[in-house]
Amino acid sequence: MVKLLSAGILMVLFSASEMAQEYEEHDSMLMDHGDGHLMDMAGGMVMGQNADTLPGGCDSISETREITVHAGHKYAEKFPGRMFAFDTQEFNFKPCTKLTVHFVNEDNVRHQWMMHGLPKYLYPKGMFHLEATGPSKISGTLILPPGDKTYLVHCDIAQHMEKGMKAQLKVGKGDGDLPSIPGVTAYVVADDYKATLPELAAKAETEALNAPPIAVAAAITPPPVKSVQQEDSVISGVTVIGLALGLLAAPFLARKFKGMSVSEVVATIFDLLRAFMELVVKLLSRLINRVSSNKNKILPEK
Ligand SMILES: [Cu+2]
Repeated sequence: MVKLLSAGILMVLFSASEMAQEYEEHDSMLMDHGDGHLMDMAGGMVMGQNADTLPGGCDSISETREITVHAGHKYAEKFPGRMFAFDTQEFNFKPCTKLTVHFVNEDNVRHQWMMHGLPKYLYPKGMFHLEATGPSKISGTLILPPGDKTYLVHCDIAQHMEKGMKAQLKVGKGDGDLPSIPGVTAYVVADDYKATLPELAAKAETEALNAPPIAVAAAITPPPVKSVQQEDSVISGVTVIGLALGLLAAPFLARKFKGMSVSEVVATIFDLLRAFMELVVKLLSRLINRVSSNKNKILPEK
């Protein structure tokens, strides 16, 4: 019985590890749509496939190379602030290389390995493009042009490049570096991770301890101080109006309250307040009536 159980556990473990490594292979299911465009119904696509036409300026294929590029969230972990990445950020090939790219998408979303700037007479829209809905693998072949040039390789799914899925491919010596290649070139918009929250809090605390007592409150809680000031100004405005009303009403109230007990005074004040509220409500309802009756006049008659 124990043997049977352990055999069962082993089988489960084995199949689980098999499942973990399983990628859908698109290569055998692709349909050729012509012009180097291949695709299948499972989300795999190749565009700009060219395994045999030499680009102008290439007398022959200089080298035949094969690379495997992995794409996924986990490759972005070493780049702070990025979400997606290829496992390689820079590629180098001789001019006129026949290059086969095996693209392995390890995420459960769609990713691309899209190369730009190729000669348009040979590659539609100047692109060579592998696309896979993962986790899956897709392969494509192209022949690189002659000359020293740096080509952009990226994933064109919205925000995937901005979030790190960007690389450069240099043919020959290339012609410079592209910006914002994770780990290779500086970001155009750099994230600042130097000032982390705990450090800021510690800094504020030290400043508070070293500062004189009044400055401490300001250093620790600048936003509340600001809002208190705002409230102050509002209150002072209301207070001024209240004071003015009070001053105007004082002689009248003084006469009215003469000879009353405290409870009578309170009752009178409530009466006055109620009368005032009723007046306000009456005025408001009259105003609303007038507005709505005007509206009725404006509306066309049925
Ligand atoms: Cu992507």
